Amino acid sequence: MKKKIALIFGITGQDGSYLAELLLKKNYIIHGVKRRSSSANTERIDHLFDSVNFSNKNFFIHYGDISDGTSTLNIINKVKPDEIYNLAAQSHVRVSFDIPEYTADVTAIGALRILEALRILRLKKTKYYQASSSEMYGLLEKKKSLNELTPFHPRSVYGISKVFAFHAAVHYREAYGIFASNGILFNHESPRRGPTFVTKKIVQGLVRIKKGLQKKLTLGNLYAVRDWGHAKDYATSMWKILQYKKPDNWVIATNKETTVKEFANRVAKKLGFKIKWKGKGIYEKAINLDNNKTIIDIDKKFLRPTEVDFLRGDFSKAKRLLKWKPAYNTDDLIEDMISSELEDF
Ligand code: NAP
Ligand code: F7E
Repeated sequence: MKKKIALIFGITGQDGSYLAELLLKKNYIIHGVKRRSSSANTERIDHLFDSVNFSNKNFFIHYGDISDGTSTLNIINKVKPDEIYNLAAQSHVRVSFDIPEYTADVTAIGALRILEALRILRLKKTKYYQASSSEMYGLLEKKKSLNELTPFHPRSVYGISKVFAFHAAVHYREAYGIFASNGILFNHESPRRGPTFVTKKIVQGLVRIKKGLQKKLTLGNLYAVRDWGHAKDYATSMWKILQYKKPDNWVIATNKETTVKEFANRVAKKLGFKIKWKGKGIYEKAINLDNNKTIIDIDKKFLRPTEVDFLRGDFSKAKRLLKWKPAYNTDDLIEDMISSELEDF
């Protein structure tokens, strides 16, 4: 049987690396798009070239950038993939307050460039996956599990850009018959998470404190609530979304909520720290009871002009129709992140 061809934009990122692993196991030929960088940016996928289990004859990397429409179209034309996964984005919410125009160009218009290439090239059989995000929900009227019908009220240019890309996928589906699906993924983490996202920052920081390499960890809003899953589970959902009989929008989540503070408490406990919180607002801090020193404090530079206070996702549609459910719970996720961090020492 002819092998399926997948083209992954964002292959060097957390999700791109797990998705590439999964699709290689499923016997796909993978083409990935990587940006030119002055330093190495293939750390998360280097093992796929060397592994004895995977042959690199099924894995190709192209230089490209979704801010460049011509090269994006050329790569798609050359590869003529069965499936395109658009995981490329300026994906950091806080950073989108600093570089809003750039974020919109990559995260919103970048998605449009890929869809336009599909339209222009008349690649009607190519399926398109858009990495949509729970950040699109933003401000909520009341705290509840969010589903595919919940309205969007984004709170950052990142969220706004994802809403644009979401609707672009729906529009190209309706206007041109392109198989374009949205995975509305809630926060997902892993040992490969970028170091400035809060889960990785907490795990890395507390492990470094344990090893005597860092004095304290400084965070922002401790009371934001997130629904944290494992990126490995979420990569499986992306594939399932494109195998479904028709294009659609899908919430992928765990339906469990945790505050940033609870996440930090659980990591600290697993590492054997005994901590006590005191103070309020930006003066709140955690004391390490073994030495009476501050182990976690707050700096307002990590607060956002507008915050998404609460996110919890109802993935019952994906469970029912895609037969997808998460294998990892938050504790399994924390275990995996801590053990991988400790391996680095
Ligand atoms: P990530 O680790 O930040 O990866 C983003 C990827 O996009 C990287 O490969 C990055 O390349 C690439 N990229 C950035 N700008 C690009 C450009 N102009 N042209 C081509 N590639 C570009 O993000 P992730 O956590 O894997 O997330 C994957 C996607 O899902 C993103 O679109 C993100 O916004 C979205 N999402 C993530 C979550 C989550 O919780 N992780 C939840 C919902 C949605 P470099 O390696 O060179 O930087
Ligand atoms: O923040 C709070 C922060 O940056 C989570 C991206 O993958 O998920 C991610 O976006 C929460 C926020 O992720 C710090 O204010 C406290 O409330 O880890 P984060 P995010 O903003 O939720 C969505 C679904 C995506 O689509 C995005 O691509 O934690 N927080 N203190 C902090 N956040 C950070 N980064 N650093 C802190 O020190």
